[in-house]
Amino acid sequence: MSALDAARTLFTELTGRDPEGVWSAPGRVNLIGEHTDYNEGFVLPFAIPHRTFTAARLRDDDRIRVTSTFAAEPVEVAISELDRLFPTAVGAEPAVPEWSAYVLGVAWAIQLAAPEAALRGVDIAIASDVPVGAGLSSSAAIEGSVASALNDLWKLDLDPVALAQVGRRAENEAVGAPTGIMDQMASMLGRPDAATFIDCRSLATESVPTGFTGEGLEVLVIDTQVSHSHSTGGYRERRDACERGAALLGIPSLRDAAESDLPRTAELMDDVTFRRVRHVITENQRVLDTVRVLGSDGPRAIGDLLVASHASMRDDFEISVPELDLAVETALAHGAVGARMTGGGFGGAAIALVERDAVDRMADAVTRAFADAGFGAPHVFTVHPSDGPRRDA
Ligand code: GAF
Repeated sequence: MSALDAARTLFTELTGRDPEGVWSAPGRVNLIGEHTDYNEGFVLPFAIPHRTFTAARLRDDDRIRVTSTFAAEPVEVAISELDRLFPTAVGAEPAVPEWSAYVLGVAWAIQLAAPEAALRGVDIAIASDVPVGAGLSSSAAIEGSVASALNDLWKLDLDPVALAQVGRRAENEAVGAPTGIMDQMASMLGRPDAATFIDCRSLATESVPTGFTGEGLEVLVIDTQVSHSHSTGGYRERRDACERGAALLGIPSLRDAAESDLPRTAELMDDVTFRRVRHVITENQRVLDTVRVLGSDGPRAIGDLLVASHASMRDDFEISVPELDLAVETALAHGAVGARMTGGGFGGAAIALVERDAVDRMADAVTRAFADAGFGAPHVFTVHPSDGPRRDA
């Protein structure tokens, strides 16, 4: 059954009625620009065909009832209770089961963004075909589809950037994950055959044609199946190191530093902090270079930038894992144009830009390399830049 049908069926099981509509939003792959978003820098992600579907209908009271294919039990709260449940204190467990915090967090954040609106209760059922824990932003896809549904049902008329901000607020303050805004923006602003260049300081965006299809290239996703979470540990530490580095440099955020500042940077801080900072400074430059090179020379010319980005994440930011390194090395050894890990790291997926007729060979080679290394089998599939949110029914 498709995820769209699964959401509809689940809705009918929950309520005994048909939904008023079904809305969906995509996951994302980041082409380049990792851990730059919360440093107010640059990113270049694109939305993927995998989507999360929200079937919903207004109720006659003020209760929000949520169910999903990945939950044992529906969760129900009154709209008037949302302010008591959120925000979640830093490091604390969410006041509701974690999966439902993404949904109820969006309901909470969207009513803060539209305080004048008189809101009615709503029933919601969610199903998704975005792989969870793979670094493909399954959480932003939930947030985007729920935000789109509530925006329509509650007649709020918020624009895509405002809805992305709602999603990020839910993720930060309801779920408690200290993430930036890239994933929500990537999901809300997806366009076929284009990546979205985002200035994470101004939130200005530009649609950048990738040219992959015309050039006979495919993006292979190698999901290592090593799962990760951004609510804990390494992600927070990297963020703290970036803030420390910016403070030592005397600038508001690492966005305000350039490669010419690196010699001075090395003198101001310990080696680990310096390498974290160097990753962000050089990665921002690589994003700008990728946008320029895509426009001037096309996608076959961006391979070295992707490879340099991976090396920087592996050696300076230290967020790769052996499975991701092996995926990248194997793809490159078998002729990929470029490859890098994508997303927050500590597990998740790598991407490889490959010739269309080499996709099967490459997937086999990676699967064999994982088996030879004693790693669990990866999940390998292709994606192409796709649409943002939409109403499906
Ligand atoms: C995760 C976060 F959610 C993003 O905000 C971003 O920081 C990314 O990791 C790393 O680039 O996906």
